[in-house]
Amino acid sequence: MSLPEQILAIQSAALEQVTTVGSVRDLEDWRVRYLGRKGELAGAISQLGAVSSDERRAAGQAANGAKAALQEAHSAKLAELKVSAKQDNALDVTLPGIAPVVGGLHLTRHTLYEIIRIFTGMGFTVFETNEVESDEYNFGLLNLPPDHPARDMWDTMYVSDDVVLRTHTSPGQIRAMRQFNPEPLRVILPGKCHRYEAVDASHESMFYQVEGLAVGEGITLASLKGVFEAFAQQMFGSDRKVRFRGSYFPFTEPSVEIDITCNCLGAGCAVCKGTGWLEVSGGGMVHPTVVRNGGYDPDIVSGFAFGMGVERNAMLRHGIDDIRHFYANDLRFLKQFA
Ligand code: FA5
Repeated sequence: MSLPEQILAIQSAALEQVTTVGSVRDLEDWRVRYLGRKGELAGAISQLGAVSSDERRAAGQAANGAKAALQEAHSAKLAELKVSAKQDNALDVTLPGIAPVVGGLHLTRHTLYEIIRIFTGMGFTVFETNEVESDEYNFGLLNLPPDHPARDMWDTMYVSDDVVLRTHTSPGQIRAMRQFNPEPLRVILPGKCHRYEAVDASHESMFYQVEGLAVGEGITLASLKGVFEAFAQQMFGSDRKVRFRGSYFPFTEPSVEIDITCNCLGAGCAVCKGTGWLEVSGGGMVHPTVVRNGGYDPDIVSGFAFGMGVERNAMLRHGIDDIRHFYANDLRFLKQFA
């Protein structure tokens, strides 16, 4: 094939190929391939010196023609691509907008804030303590020395021989008392707890508690009842009543389970299993040994304490029947409360 024929072949291949180009990026590749300094047309032109003068003249004319044709094709294609890109991005103000995804509070956090709001309204302050605790604070100082049989009430995850993931927020009682003594105190201790427990509809291995603690002169079980009644009425409804049932915790004496009247107001329903009452918390009068471990004199001051589950409160409030929904990260569940 003579050089002019080669140039015409390059030209027609290029013009055929440019019709298939669909993006500015591909067009640039096309330009480099045919019109670039090391492109096919430049390669053909570099052979001009090696051919006879007649062929060189014809080849020169062909090269000029090819270059002009390719440049024109390039400009036309570029303009065409710009027009279609503009159409793709065209703003249609009549289309409905896309709502941004807005995050929300997790149900546990929401419930926790509500509990905190109610207790701070009654003069309690928030006191946060360690999630990873020493065995001594989680048990020993709470009147549960090593080998005490009641340690079995808490299935414990040990980090080492004497360090645990706290099984309840009660160790915060000692930390708060040691910080505040000899002043009277009224605190709530919210926090994450861990138990090595079989997970079921009402038990998670990680859950939140809120501990309450008041220490001072003249504090009685009736103070706990009054505080709890005020809490229940704000949290669940103004017609709620509170009752205590005798119970056992090594760090309180006497110890109670605290029930409030159910949503059915005593008529009996599936949530309260027909009893009319819902259990919301453990509690009692702080054991004199624990008061002493906190740095107070139990002959002068007394205290009440309680500890309740945050998820359980949320379940009672919203009629949720399974605690496993809380941390399954199913947005269809969580979004109902966000
Ligand atoms: C305690 O943990 C005591 N520290 C409470 C206490 C504090 C008593 C101060 C006296 C004075 P208990 O193990 O019952 O008690 O747990 C208290 C609450 O935490 C329960 O009523 C429940 O609401 C919640 N809870 C306990 N275990 C779980 C669990 N596995 N999953 C979800 N919530 C739980």
